[in-house]
Amino acid sequence: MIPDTTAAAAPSGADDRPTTETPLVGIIMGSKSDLKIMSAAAEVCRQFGVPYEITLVSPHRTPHRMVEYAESARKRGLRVLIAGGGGAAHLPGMVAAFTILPVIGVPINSTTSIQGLDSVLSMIQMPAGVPVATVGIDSAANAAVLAIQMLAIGNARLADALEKYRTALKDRVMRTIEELRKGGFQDDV
Ligand code: RP5
Repeated sequence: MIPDTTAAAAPSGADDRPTTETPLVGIIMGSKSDLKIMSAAAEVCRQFGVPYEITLVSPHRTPHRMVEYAESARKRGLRVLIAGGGGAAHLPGMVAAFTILPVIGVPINSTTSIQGLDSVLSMIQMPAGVPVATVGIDSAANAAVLAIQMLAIGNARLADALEKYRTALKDRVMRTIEELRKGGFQDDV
């Protein structure tokens, strides 16, 4: 039975207490020191009302737990995994080796990392047939958005929420442009 540190997300707008909803997104990381970055993925899931679980799974310190997590993930109802690691960041690739669920890798610029570059290089060049979708360094929020985009393929509510999210992003840029114009900023568009 995985994971003892798991908390499923409350639906959007509710409090943070665990819910009985089956988590769809599994957010895992190699160390507690990664949590300050990876918590952004949980926050995005919460905002979209997507049930998730979040826990520590170290490929080096708890290798058997990693195998158990990856092998049981699909059976437990998870649909996509987000795996973060820093330095010798083997977690996303190794988890991908043990599951057919899509795995999104988050390279972390941890204290042991060479500015996140070793983390990226540890996960991007996966062998053919065992992909990891790697996002930018420390980009846990984007990993969650990508996970939700995957879930939205078969979920009209999430697709609608993503459309609104994109519109909000656009509106924010347009408001900024308007503010800059008022301040004398020239643009020829
Ligand atoms: C990796 O080593 C973890 O993902 C973390 O980014 C890094 C450092 O871990 P700690 O030494 O802080 O536990 O396995």
